[in-house]
Amino acid sequence: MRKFIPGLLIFLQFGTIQSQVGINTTTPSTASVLEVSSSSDGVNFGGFMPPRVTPTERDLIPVTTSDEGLMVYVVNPPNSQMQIWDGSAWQTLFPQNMEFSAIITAWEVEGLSGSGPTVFDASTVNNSVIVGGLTKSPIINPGTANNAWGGVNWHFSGPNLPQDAIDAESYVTFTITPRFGVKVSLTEIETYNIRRSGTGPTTGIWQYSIDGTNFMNINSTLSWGTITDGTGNPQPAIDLSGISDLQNLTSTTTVTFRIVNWGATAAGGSWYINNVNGNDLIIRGNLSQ
Ligand SMILES: [Ca+2]
Repeated sequence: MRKFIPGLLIFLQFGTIQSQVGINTTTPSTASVLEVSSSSDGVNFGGFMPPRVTPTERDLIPVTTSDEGLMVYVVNPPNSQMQIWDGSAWQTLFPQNMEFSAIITAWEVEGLSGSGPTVFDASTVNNSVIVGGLTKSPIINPGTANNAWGGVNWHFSGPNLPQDAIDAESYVTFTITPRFGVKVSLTEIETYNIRRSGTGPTTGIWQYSIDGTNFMNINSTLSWGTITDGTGNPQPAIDLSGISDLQNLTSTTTVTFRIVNWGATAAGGSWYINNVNGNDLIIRGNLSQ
């Protein structure tokens, strides 16, 4: 039995064993129960529109374990996603395995003694990346602070700052390399806290490199603050999402971050990434395949 409704261009075919429904086609595939054709006349074309919901509306769908396979398009710009219910959670189909604002890597300085090791491995590393630990340049000597990472012997001053401080290797570094098959877009360095002594470096700048040689400034120079006890100086978050070099990174690129410091007034002046509640240096980003 066949029904053809010209106005809706819906074609129904019911067989004794199986049935097919065609939309815009009178010959739906026998392998399908529903075939949606883009065009009925080869002139006018359209697409298939899945149910579109906001995240709030999606959560109002009364899904149970037996609803495995249910699909919706979640409208949530710029993070809209095609999602499927797997019986216990909504999983993203597109962008494929996208994860937004994930913690890419993080360091926890609580528990460090004597200003921490020269190379301080990250406390948290996302499975999508390889991270080279926070590293003090050779000129930086250990400090005495506990629950903090950094040291003493920072560059004093110069007529061509920060280049003089860079030439003197008055910096700390770390690296992030995406694993094969993953795209990483770095989005933010979360708020952090800098502790310095009265003769420690007053000023610094964040930089990045995607070739390990040529570094670009991230924002302008930062004043580390005047608080010299363990309370430290809160620093604002740094937005990385507008830096095109740091978006859609693949395994062929290692990003090197560098904090360059200067303005110390004594060799014993200290500078540390300071302990706060929770992780003390956090890099966030978006992940996809
Ligand atoms: Ca902490």
